[in-house]
Amino acid sequence: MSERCFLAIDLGAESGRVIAGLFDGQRVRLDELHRFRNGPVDVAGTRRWDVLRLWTDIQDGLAKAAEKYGDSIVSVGVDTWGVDYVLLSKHEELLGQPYNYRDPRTTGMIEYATSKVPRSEIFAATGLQFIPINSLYQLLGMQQKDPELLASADRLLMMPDFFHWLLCGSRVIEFTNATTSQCLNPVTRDWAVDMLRKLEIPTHIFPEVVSPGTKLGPLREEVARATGLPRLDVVTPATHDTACAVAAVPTSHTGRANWAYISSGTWSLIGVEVQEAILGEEALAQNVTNEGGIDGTYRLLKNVMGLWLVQECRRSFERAGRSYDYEELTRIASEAEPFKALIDPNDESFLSPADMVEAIQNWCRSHGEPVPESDGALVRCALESLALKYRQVLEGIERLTGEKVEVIHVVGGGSKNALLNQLTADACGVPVIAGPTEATALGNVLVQARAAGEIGTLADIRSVVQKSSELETFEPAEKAAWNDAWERFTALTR
Ligand code: LFR
Repeated sequence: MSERCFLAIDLGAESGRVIAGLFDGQRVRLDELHRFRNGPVDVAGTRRWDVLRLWTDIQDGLAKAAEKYGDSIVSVGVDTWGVDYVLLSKHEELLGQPYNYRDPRTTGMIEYATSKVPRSEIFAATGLQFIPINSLYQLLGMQQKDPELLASADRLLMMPDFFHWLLCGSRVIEFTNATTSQCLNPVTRDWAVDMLRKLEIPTHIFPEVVSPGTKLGPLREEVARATGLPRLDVVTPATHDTACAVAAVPTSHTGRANWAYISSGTWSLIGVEVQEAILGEEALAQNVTNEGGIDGTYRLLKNVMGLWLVQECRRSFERAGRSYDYEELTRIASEAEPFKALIDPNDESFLSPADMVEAIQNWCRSHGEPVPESDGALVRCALESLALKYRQVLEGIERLTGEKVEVIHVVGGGSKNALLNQLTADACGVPVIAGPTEATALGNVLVQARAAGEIGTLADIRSVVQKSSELETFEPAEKAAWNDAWERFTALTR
């Protein structure tokens, strides 16, 4: 069979890409056509995304795709990070400059929400972990800060759905990303209307929810003209990047919870895949999340602060005149003394600190830990603490599923970090299989290929990924030192 081309637009917190996925029926290969920068834009004390510049970059990427692959392109689809949304007025005017989830207006909103609707009721209605970034708390922040803006909204679109609207005019929300909002019931697939009403959030703004793989319509005529593409179909992948990444984990154990994944990038999303959402008291107590996946699966997981800690340390070093690339940062960390200082990576003070180095040092000071001073010691502290946090989350999840995790698949850009992979294997005491780094783009492309009738089940998608990727295994070692560190870590994070 000759290769068919599916275009993935994959937007992450640090960069965006337009990627061609070329599928021959057995294997898929990726061709990155255009990469562009992304990042928060600070505007008068608020934190936003520059969505119009992203849109310009996307169109530049599509023009390159038209030139290189033209008529062989079958469809195009967008995935992005979760939780962020865009509001449109009745006349399809973009309302305001969309916010970045690290904007401070969510401060105190979990407490506000749970003072009106009990925590257990919110969890039963949405299955989601309580973290301040969720769309629910962003909407409540907006309701308090700018009620007129919220009142003039006719439609809420999650970030990928907004780009689908720009591409083809659709005004629906795709299921997987909708489940990150904490406004949707992932089991009934309906908006949590009762809860939203109690919180006085307008419910008419939430649109129809569609499944991954839905054909949304042809490219807008003007977009086709501007990019040189034919009026090809816009097809929703799993629009949440983490859903794509987990769909592309190269496991042959689909249907079981004896393997875990870490989708590793700015965030580390760590958990297992389950066939039913887990909504009981213990899940609520552990503050885990049930995000919707493809084919009725759920990702039972927790957000761990992830390589954001390192990215932000890097920015601090740069401000102080010391520039490193990520490989150099990993090298200096591997040369630093092990277990000098430990932190709880999920402490809220690390969510959007003015300066990450200071935030880490302050945390250590206030928790009686030695204060890491050198750049290498700081990065090592972040990486070891992440590995220990992974163990903590997995032990909790094993209690919920009753299944022992026998292997961890690390996918995404962070899987290139060999030091973190080894630390993870050591801390968790199980092998780590690293790769593919491009899991999100692969998942996006293969869900589109499936919508075109070229692949069958989720297990088939994973077998294509297995055949198409080079993987590396890290075996656990160094038990004794890690057991001491684990005791110290559990005492610190109790
Ligand atoms: C990863 C991710 C996570 C989500 C976080 C914020 O890129 O999508 O799954 O919790 O970003 O949206």
